[in-house]
Amino acid sequence: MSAKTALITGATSGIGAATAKYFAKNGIHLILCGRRQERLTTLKEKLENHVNVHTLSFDVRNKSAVKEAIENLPEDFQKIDILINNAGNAHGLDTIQDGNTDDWDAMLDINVKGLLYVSDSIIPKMIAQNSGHIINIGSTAGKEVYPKGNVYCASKHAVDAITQGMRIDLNGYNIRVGAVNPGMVETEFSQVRFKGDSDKADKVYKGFKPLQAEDIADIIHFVVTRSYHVNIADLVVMSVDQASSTIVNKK
Ligand code: NDP
Ligand code: 8X3
Repeated sequence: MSAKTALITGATSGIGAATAKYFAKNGIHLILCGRRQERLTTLKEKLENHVNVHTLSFDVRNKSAVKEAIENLPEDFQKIDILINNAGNAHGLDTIQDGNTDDWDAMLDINVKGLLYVSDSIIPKMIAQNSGHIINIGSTAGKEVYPKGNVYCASKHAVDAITQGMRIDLNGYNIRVGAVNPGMVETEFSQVRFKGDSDKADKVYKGFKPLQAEDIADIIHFVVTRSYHVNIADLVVMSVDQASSTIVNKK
């Protein structure tokens, strides 16, 4: 069987970067996406001993940039077997009455519309090749709503709905569609949520053993390596210390 190629959004950090490393070790060629080109270049240099790596720097909110980048991929990277829709973040943690409308825009534009723009460029390729695998990174925040999570939770509930919608609409095209929904994972996520306030960000993961990006990468690799007729439609994963968004066994 010939080697597969995966396009990973949000590959400059956290879950996306860990998945890129995991895929490279296991012979999956890579198209790495993110805004921070320097980080993409460093990762490419690290991984291209194992597999072919191409980088694409765009903001997923920029519809025409997304389209142009994916339409103009070099020949060797035009067949995309796996799409990991991972780019996203929370911006702020506020009650709805104290919410910042710029944060709301960011979460809905990146986590929801950005995921749609990237998918819109890749789904026609998968339909034409009669194969493909789309994994959307949702969240436990897409399964329940927690205090001050309002719009972030809404964005991840949207990802849940879009995943279901994709699976329904793409049924019959031999394309697998599923979601991986992590609980708390120690990445740059909270740094972004709290706008660089490291004290606040570090506190989120203190007193218990949170998931690591590598744990999610391992699961994503498991999902993509099942027999082709097996589609893992929806997977929720939490630390043993976490029972729900608000119940975390902190010492
Ligand atoms: P990180 O902050 O470590 O990584 C986020 C990634 O998204 C970065 O690579 C960043 O790249 C990219 N990104 C953010 N905004 C944009 C944008 N506008 N355009 C393009 N890329 C963008 O967080 P995680 O690894 O934790 O998050 C990855 C996914 O996992 C997100 O969808 C998040 O919601 C989800 N998730 C995270 C959990 C956690 O607890 N950490 C739990 C459940 C789900 P760059 O800045 O270079 O553009
Ligand atoms: C990220 C997990 O609980 O911080 O999606 O919202 S949480």
